[in-house]
Amino acid sequence: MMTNKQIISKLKEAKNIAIFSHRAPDPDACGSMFGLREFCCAIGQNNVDVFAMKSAEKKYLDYIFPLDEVKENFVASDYDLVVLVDIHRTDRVEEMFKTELAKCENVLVIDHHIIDEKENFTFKNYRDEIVASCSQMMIDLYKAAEITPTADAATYIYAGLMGDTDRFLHSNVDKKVFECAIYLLEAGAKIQHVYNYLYSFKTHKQLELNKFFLKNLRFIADGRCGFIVISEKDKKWLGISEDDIKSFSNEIVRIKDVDLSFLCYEKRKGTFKVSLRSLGDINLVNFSVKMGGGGHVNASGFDISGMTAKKIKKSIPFWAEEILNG
Ligand SMILES: [Mn+2]
Repeated sequence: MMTNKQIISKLKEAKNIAIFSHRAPDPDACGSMFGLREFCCAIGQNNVDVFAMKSAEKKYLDYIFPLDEVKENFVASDYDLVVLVDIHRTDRVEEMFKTELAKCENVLVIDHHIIDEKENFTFKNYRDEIVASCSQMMIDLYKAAEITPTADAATYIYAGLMGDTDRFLHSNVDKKVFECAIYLLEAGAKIQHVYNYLYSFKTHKQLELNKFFLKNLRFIADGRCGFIVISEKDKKWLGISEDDIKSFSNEIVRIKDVDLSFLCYEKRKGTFKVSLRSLGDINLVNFSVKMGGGGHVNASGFDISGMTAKKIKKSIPFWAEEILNG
């Protein structure tokens, strides 16, 4: 594993840096990508690009991160260093980047997911730490370089920190998280701005979704597992986006006595995103990896195709059993 100092030297040596994270980037993915980009600029790098898929409509994340600056056309030969953040497997990047990424030899990985398959791990340059967010690992770079983040950088990193701890609600919150929050606050992070866009602005559509959500939530396994399935059709008549749905990701396991949840929605005809949450020592990693996805012990997900809402509803009790007995 590389030290922060070694990572900084590597970033300094590079001529052109390309930064990637997982597909459908969440606040922590964005906070890590843009936090790192700002750090690279702070150490004198001018040619640093963030790669992600642009979305047609403006989403809440666009108000926090400069997502209009991301690039989509990645050519491996244009970059001598690729950095993967909040991810350590290239199969979780956006489909459109995979072919070119496979050609890159100089890849650096910075992730807060435990790299537990190190035998098959092909990248020799990496840093993995069990911390609440990948974004906060950017603070360690700033500290090692003795540079204070700009207010913008601090805001990006703060948003990542809030995303992966769900504003200090998750069990991954520890002393370090609060120390990071103080550090970012002192660097000028626009905390209220982050909260406004991450949590406070409920649209009318979201309220409609709220009604739908409460009406369609189901419980199995003696009430231990809650789930909801949202079809393409539901999405259409409710007029909601995936972001609207994702705002419910953490809600089901907050219900008393529920310690496992499935939030499933149809991304496109026949393909569902299954987002899982659990509490305590109910480990979701093995199941999600087996299903072709990944994530953390208590939060993970995968995509599954060739499905209908009906089929998903039928599968969930079996999935729940496998996870709860695993
Ligand atoms: Mn993360």
